[in-house]
Amino acid sequence: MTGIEIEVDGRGVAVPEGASLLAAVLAAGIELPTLCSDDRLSPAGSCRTCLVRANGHIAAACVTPAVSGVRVETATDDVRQLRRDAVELIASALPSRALADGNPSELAQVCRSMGVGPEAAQATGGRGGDDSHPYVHLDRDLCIACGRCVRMCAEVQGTFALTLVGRGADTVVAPGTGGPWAESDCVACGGCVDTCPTGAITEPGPGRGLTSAHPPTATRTTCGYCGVGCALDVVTRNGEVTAVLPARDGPVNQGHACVKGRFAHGYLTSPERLTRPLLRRDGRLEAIGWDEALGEVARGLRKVIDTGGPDAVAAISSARATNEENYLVQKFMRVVVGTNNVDNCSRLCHSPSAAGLTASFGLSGGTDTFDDVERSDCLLVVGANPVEAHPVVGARLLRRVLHGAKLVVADPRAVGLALHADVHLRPRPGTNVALFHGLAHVLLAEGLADEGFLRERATGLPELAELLDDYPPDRVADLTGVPAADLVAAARLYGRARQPAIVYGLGVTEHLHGTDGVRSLANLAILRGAVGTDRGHGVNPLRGQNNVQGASDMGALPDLLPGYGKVTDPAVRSRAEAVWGAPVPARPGLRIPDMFAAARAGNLRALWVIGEDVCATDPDTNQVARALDTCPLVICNELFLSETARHADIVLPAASWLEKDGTFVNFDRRFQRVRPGVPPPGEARTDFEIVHAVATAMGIDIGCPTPAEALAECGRVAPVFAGLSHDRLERDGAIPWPCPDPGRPGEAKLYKERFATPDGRAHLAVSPYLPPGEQPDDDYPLILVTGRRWAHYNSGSMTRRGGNLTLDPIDFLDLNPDDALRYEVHDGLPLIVESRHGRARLIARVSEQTAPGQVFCSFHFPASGVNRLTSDHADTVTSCPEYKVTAVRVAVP
Ligand SMILES: Nc1nc2c(c(=O)[nH]1)N[C@H]1C(S)=C(S)[C@@H](COP(=O)(O)OP(=O)(O)OC[C@H]3O[C@@H](n4cnc5c(=O)[nH]c(N)nc54)[C@H](O)[C@@H]3O)O[C@H]1N2
Ligand SMILES: Nc1nc2c(c(=O)[nH]1)N[C@H]1C(S)=C(S)[C@@H](COP(=O)(O)OP(=O)(O)OC[C@H]3O[C@@H](n4cnc5c(=O)[nH]c(N)nc54)[C@H](O)[C@@H]3O)O[C@H]1N2
Ligand code: SF4
Ligand code: FES
Ligand SMILES: [Mo]
Repeated sequence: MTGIEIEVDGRGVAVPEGASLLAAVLAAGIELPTLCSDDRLSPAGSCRTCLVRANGHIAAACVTPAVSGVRVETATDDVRQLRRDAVELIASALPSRALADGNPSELAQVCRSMGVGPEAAQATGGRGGDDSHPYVHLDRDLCIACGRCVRMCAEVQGTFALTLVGRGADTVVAPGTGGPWAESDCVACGGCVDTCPTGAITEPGPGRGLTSAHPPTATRTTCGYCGVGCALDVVTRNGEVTAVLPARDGPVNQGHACVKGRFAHGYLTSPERLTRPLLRRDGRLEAIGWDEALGEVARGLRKVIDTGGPDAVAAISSARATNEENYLVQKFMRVVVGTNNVDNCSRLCHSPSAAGLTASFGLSGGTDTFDDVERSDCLLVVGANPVEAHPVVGARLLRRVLHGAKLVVADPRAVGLALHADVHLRPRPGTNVALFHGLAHVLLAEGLADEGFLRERATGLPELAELLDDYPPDRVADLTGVPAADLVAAARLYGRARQPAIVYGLGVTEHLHGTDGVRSLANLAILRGAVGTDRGHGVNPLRGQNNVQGASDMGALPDLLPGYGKVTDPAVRSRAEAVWGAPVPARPGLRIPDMFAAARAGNLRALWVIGEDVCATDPDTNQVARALDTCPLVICNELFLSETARHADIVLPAASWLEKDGTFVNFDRRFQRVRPGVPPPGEARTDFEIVHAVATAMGIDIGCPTPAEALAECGRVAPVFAGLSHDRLERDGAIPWPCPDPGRPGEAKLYKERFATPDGRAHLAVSPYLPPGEQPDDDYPLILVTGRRWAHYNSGSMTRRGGNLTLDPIDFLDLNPDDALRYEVHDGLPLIVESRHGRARLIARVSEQTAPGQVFCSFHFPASGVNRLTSDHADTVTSCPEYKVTAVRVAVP
């Protein structure tokens, strides 16, 4: 091992350059107490708990760098005594409950290990607390001002919400804004709760005092909210979740989490959880038993198949559900029903990424690992708001920027990361393709393209160069509203970086020309030779749902089988047929919007909606509801009586991510295990069990009795997953695909030798800029952009049922101050928002975050009706809705 050799208590040990004496002591297998230190944070060296003697001098091990040849003593009586004195001094300023027997805090444990008992705690307390926040309580009497919470908030989370106030022994943590915690900048990532060594900052309720430092017995699982894929430890008591702790060895989250994964589990015990199947009788949904429900579903499906043919049935599979469940759903549709009518919410989200990245590079996923992206010296973050939508990734990107990486943000809104950007490009919504061409124009014009790479590993340069002649910065400025100088500055940052990386989100995909957007964005990486090489870290979509990558990987798509083989390809079909022992239909099935159109036309006669609230989250929901009401049989697997479930004929109560077994694939293509922490409520069952039971009720054995066997079978259908298994994941943790071989690791960084396109080359795309589908006019003068807010998740069905609702109780429409003036709107005013398709009700919030002429809202409160506003315009290649551009007007009711 290269590094530094030192001696600890007579033992030789080698540590890497830059390591602290503390790290060296631990590497030597020797225990040393610490309090103000946390290996996720920079050292502070303030508590003196870790004193050692180094070459004869007393030093705090956590802040002292190891230098070659140093001799460290940790165990002599005098250094032990010095450490004890330091801890005794800290303890003396605390009330005795800080050290009470059984107190699980790090401080209490350190004191016990040194023989410092509760009697050492001599303060009376009385400094009070702050219990204004649903998830973070402060007890000032227990604060030792170690600053771990402040550093966690600044260094790991990047929110800078906390500070230390007061002097000397009175120093205590406080929100930087001065008022109550609930009104501070805190985004409840739980970092301060997790790092606090004394119990001064805790999660209220049964999880009080639990941290990842000494996690109690827990179930390791993967977060079921967003696609980051945080590893979490679920602590339970008597069959209920007491806390969900971030795993320190989580490959993506590394001991961090966000307000959703860490805290939003209150929905589990909501009295509104569905616990029994429901059947519509005389227009009303009534609770029935499972046998009856399954009989109704089986009879209903059989009747539609017999009278209308298999293609009169369709299913929407859930990107919230596991791989194994998605595999089973698509197998059910293909084998039991005999149709390819199966799709998932990737359609609404990153289907343009799947199509665009496949066309440009060959595979349907991001090109690089996030660990690589994080090493980049220039980040181009486009149409993504990771600070709110992928908080753990947002925090890691921000950390990288604070450590010196350049940052270009392209987003019409002043999103969190934009505040730290070197250049913030604010294109008018829907003008990305022009923007990316403008950047590409500058790369070529200024000689910043990688000619060798273009010659050897790419195609399409002459055609693209000709197109780019039409996109000089001045013209692009007219098309996009981005000043030419900013465009040039951004292109130079990306063009001159050593290893640039592109990260992007729905601001690229959810457009009339979303696939063109993805491909023109990919052009930039190809021009720079920054993909498939060590000269950059590619093009990486921040996939949304916990398992939207997996749902598509498993073939819950109308045109693709597991592993992305085309249903139209006879060789692909026959491989699946050999495994399934049944014919696979050759004709591609219906996409989600086409399912609704077919239902309205009377051609689709049975629709099974599994974990997607289409009446709240699909666009133009008035028309979706009409489709469900026209369709004779609508079956819905749900946790709650969602907007969609209200329109269903049969509702089947489903288990959620904390209640099931399987795997998810996160945004950088890693398979990770999902394990049940608690049983589902009442008679609710997992989607896996439900699909099985329906197949059995229809008289067909669908195979795959367990999730592990389902993934194993998938590997036989799809060679890219052949090396994966539950056993292997159990052993190795996260494994990325492609993973064709059980004896080899998965491929984290793609295309090192060749691209996966038929000719092995990256393909530059040559698509002219075309305007968005919706345009403002005199009647509808504002452009509405819709997207995410930090505390809620999609339809909000889970986050509105628990403490997150307290954090964000109101559905706002953000307007620029200019527009507020023009339309005589002020903060807090109830508004009616109207589009050409419908109307919604929201509360005005005036903010510079939104540009003049644009308004922004979320879609997390179905009751507001935001998706009644959005149109049926959709990406011309993949049918991904144009959620990001709707012409609207506002009125005061
Ligand atoms: N808190 C929270 N987190 C979530 C979710 C949630 O609901 N809540 N949902 C999850 C899901 S399913 C997904 S897919 C991801 C989505 O994560 P993101 O893609 O980050 O989400 P959005 O907020 O929808 O859109 C991103 C940004 O695109 C910008 N944008 C709009 N139009 C344009 C344009 O024309 N050009 C450019 N360059 N930018 C534009 C918007 O201003 C917005 O800031 O988040 C996941 N994480
Ligand atoms: N205006 C606008 N609309 C949008 C978007 C936008 O940016 N703007 N974004 C779109 C995007 S990217 C997406 S991904 C969609 C998301 O839209 P949806 O997929 O509809 O949203 P979710 O709230 O994530 O989950 C859907 C339902 O699944 C249930 N559920 C959760 N877990 C499970 C499970 O394990 N099994 C079953 N059976 N049910 C479960 C939940 O209770 C919820 O009702 O929204 C889209 N809608
Ligand atoms: S960042 Fe995403 S995966 Fe991680 S805890 Fe939050 S919602 Fe879960
Ligand atoms: S742990 Fe080293 S000084 Fe606090
Ligand atoms: Mo999504």
